[in-house]
Amino acid sequence: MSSMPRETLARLAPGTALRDGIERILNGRTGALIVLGWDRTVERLSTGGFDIGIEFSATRLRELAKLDGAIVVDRDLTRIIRAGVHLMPDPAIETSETGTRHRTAERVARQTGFPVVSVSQSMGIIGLYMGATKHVLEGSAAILARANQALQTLERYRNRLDQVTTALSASEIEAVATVREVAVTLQRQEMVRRISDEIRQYVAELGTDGRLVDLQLEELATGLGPDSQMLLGDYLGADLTTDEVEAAVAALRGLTSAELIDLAMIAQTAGLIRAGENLDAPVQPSGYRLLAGMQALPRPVIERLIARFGDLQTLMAANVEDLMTVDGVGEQRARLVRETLSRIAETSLLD
Ligand code: 3AT
Ligand code: 3AT
Ligand code: MN
Repeated sequence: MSSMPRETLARLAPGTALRDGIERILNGRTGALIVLGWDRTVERLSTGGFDIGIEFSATRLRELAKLDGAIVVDRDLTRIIRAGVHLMPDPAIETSETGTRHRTAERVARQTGFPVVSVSQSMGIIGLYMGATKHVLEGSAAILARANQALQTLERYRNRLDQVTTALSASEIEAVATVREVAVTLQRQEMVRRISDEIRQYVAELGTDGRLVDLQLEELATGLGPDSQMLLGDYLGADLTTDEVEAAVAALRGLTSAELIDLAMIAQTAGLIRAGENLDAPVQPSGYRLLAGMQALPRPVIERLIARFGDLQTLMAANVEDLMTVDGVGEQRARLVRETLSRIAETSLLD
């Protein structure tokens, strides 16, 4: 999948005037080269053509595409600035394309930093160039097919994540959690994050055709609970903003999909163990994740609770009076903490 920025995909998505204009050009079989931005650099590369300076519309774009040369619009797509422009980007800039139109599009994108669209007359393909990234725009039917498959995958991943998260909570409560269980949970969280990200990319590209996918994505993301940062905070230290936690989150995101299958690799990357150490080693959480699951507790209060009790087992041993000695914890919050932890303990005993 391309790493085209979502905002850029959204600007060309179905439902936008730009996409409408491009579809008209495609149907008219004229082809086009459109630069989505105008500045000194674009001006320097431009020769010939006409100053247009009119409000952007799909039909105007289509008419102007009949001229030989490129069309330049402003960066927020409100005006068509010039048309029939001959672009002369630096010929030393590498391009993997063939055909003068597409080679020019790629070079101008690299040289100016603006997105450039090429509509091929001979192949009927819409290409989007941005920096060094190229993306071929497809019809909504093809994208929807992939998006729906990704949604099914997300649903399976989500169920599995819920299972391992519940199992981890039970082990934490019973003080029998292992590095392996934490690593599995991190793995499943990352898998859900990646597939959700992929679906968000489809939603951006689908524009008005992607509403249903977006709704399904939102539904599958509700009640996801504390994320990897919280989980790492639990085992690396309660302060979520430490460099250690941030670096571990970033490192997990950087793993390849092959590495993400390897639990030892995940545990090492997260800083839970060193190379060669045992995955079945016992670990003690500070209780951050379980406390963060209680909506009524603000983060500073959670941090003070952890600072006061140190780890989950000590926290669980505390009674309502003990809990109330923490700043920001009144009787109501103290009871909430006690009852929630007891409920998790009971459910885990029933399993
Ligand atoms: P016609 O009168 O339409 O033949 P034109 O000056 O309008 O010529 P176009 O821009 O339509 O020319 O380009 C026609 C083809 O000429 C497109 C491309 O295959 C070739 N061409 C144009 N400029 C170059 C170039 N700098 N290098 C290689 N091929 C070029
Ligand atoms: P198609 O896939 O045939 O549309 P191509 O890469 O084969 O594209 P051509 O050489 O046939 O491109 O040129 C087609 C048109 O593309 C001609 C002109 O309107 C536009 N074009 C090509 N190079 C430039 C350029 N440097 N600046 C502005 N317009 C250009
Ligand atoms: Mn051609």
